Amino acid sequence: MPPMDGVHAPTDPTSGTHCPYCAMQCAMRLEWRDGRPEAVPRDFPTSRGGLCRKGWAAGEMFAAERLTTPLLRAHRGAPLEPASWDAALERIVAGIRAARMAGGAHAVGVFGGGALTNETGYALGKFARVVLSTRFIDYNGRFCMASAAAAGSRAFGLDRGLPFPLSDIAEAEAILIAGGNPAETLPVMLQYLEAQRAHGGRLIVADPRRSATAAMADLHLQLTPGSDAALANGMLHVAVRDRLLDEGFIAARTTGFPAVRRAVAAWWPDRVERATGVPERLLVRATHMLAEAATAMILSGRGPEQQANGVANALAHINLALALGKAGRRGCGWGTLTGQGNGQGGREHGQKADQLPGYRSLADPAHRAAVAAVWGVPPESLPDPGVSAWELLQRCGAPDGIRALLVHGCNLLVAAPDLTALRRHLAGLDLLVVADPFLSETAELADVVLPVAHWAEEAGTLTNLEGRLLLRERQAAPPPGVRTDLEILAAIAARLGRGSLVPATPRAAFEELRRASAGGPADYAGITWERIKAEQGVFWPCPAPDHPGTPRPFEDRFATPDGRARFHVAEHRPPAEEASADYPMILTTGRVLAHYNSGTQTRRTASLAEADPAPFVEINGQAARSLGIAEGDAVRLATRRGTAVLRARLVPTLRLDTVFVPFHWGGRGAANLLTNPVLDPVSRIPAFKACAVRVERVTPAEGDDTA
Ligand SMILES: Nc1nc2c(c(=O)[nH]1)N[C@H]1C(S)=C(S)[C@@H](COP(=O)(O)OP(=O)(O)OC[C@H]3O[C@@H](n4cnc5c(=O)[nH]c(N)nc54)[C@H](O)[C@@H]3O)O[C@H]1N2
Ligand SMILES: Nc1nc2c(c(=O)[nH]1)N[C@H]1C(S)=C(S)[C@@H](COP(=O)(O)OP(=O)(O)OC[C@H]3O[C@@H](n4cnc5c(=O)[nH]c(N)nc54)[C@H](O)[C@@H]3O)O[C@H]1N2
Ligand code: SF4
Ligand SMILES: [Mo]
Repeated sequence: MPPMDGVHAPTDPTSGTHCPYCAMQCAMRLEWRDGRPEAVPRDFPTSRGGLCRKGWAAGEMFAAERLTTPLLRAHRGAPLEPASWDAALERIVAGIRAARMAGGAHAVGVFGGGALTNETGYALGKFARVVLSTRFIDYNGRFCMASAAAAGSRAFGLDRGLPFPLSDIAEAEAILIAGGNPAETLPVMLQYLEAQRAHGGRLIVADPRRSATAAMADLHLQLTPGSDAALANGMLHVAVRDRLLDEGFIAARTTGFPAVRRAVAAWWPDRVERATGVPERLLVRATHMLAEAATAMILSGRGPEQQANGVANALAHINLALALGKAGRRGCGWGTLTGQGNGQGGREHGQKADQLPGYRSLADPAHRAAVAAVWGVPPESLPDPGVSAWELLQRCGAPDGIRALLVHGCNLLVAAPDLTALRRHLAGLDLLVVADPFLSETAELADVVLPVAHWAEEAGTLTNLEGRLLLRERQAAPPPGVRTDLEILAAIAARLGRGSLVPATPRAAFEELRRASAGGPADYAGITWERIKAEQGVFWPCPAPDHPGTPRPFEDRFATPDGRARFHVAEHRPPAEEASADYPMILTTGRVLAHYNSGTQTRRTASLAEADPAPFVEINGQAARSLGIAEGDAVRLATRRGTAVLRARLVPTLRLDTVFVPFHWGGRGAANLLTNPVLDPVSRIPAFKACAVRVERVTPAEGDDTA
């Protein structure tokens, strides 16, 4: 890497930041050696000095090709060309005005992301509601945490991803990880699983693949994609049959068990085996392992959640945890492994279609009044709830739909489902604006591209997977020509005559967020940047400056009105698409260690790009041979949405009927050319984790055009 040009001079040498990537938010600072930034781990209670490969490589991001000037397209079909900020902002404001003239306030849409800090996410939600007055804002968390969030809110009255610090994991005698692969996705968390194992703890993993995490487990339940509710209902059936329930806990701390007990009566083990492929013997062992442990946890990943039945899948696991009395006390609980750096904070303060800051609801008159008072606007001026991410994208370019869309923090053209349909929707817009540090696939399609400061160039707070707020301090000045998201929102608001409504600095945004969240379920009122720094993070809810924060919100009572957790009947539904003659296998998608999400950042990081340079599909070796596919062959995957061409990797770790594609690339090898945009009825999450697929070798005569 060449020396940097000096604009990235280090600032305060005592200041610290956290990794740009996942929800572990490992603590680091940047040290400049020979003019080049290097990530150096710092002590912190969550990461305890750990970094994974991506974290170590974070400094390399400075050498990646950045956007340093706004880009404008003179007209559709014309190339993107450098432009002044003035011209770019003028074009945006003219586009917003034109859209509003044509279709009213709701003709403008906003799309956010869980990589944004609390301050930026909060400001984006406020910007949509009071500057643009549009209903239509949603964010990429809808592709991510929405099912777990809905299930947690329903069952416990509060969506706090993990209702305990990570260090509690070491105290659990047994853990079931349902469709999560932390060995690759939260690698620094492994130290807690290792400590748990060192204390004699047991680990069960439910995953269609023998993932790196499943390979560590005592028991691997290799279920068919989309069958999690059947598996969890089957485990509860066995628990009832074998008298493993915690009747005292059920009576004292829950409601609604009788209906669930009746519903799981029909999930006898051989029916579970047919629905999931998991043999009765393993089902029974897993249930006894969890039930007979004095303490146990169920940790949920995106496997069960990114499904057309995602909420029911999560609720089925929650039912199991509750019925076994493994919740609401030390060393126990159901929790979801939040993914994005600010995946937790990003879902609390108003980027979500139906949400106001502090995890308040836009549909609740008292909540509207509380937030409107802080914002100094009449409650009736706040728009009604909008629609979920995919539904918002479907409205783009539709008659009476959205005409102008502003995107901050999502690479839609890689991350959203059914990319062919998405491209059509976006093409129907009059104005697409993308603010990003890099020229992502989505930015390439935009009418206006705005260069944004990246994670080390802007201060702000994030809320990690434990519900702990942490502070990133600025490590470097942004390159000349680059602005922060907040500065951009403030500049657009000013040109629309509403400049006073957007806090211009992260400090100001946080102070306002504290007040706007006060009294809400995710109450940040007592948290300051100074406290976060002094106390190495503060857990919400924290309603007052002298409140210690809440690492374990459910220890005494759950957050429901009566303090009891709620059981919900969780019906198994097979995936919306099942294998058929034309599409005989099941495709599931996910992640690899070296790349992060849409790959915008990691594909531009030399050492990470080298580790996994191109998209691929994992196929069981035996299944591949029967299809005439050898290691490294180009294969075509076809679903009802489209086709993708990728390299085959033959593995012994997959079920015969399932293939796995990581989604980190765009172009011809993009997993999301294939995925099914069918939505869960409650969370509106797309079914990224299961659809029917045909797998064929690309013959030499057809030419090899893998990405
Ligand atoms: N290296 C890396 N780390 C990341 C990310 C990244 O992109 N790269 N992204 C971050 C983000 S945003 C997120 S949300 C998290 C996601 O973290 P994880 O949930 O751990 O990641 P995934 O790979 O999406 O899915 C986990 C597992 O679900 C399995 N699975 C697929 N279908 C099913 C099913 O039907 N049932 C069950 N039980 N399992 C199934 C897959 O085989 C996979 O091993 O990771 C975060 N950390
Ligand atoms: N098939 C399939 N698809 C999936 C998934 C899957 O498992 N399978 N997982 C889904 C999940 S869980 C997620 S979270 C999404 C993630 O996918 P995306 O939403 O695309 O998330 P990222 O790639 O993390 O970041 C998006 C963009 O934000 C930019 N960015 C980073 N920081 C900032 C910032 O501070 N400001 C601005 N303006 N931009 C910034 C990055 O450069 C990048 O271009 O993908 C979803 N899509
Ligand atoms: S575990 Fe996550 S936060 Fe920690 S270094 Fe790796 S990617 Fe970064
Ligand atoms: Mo995610």
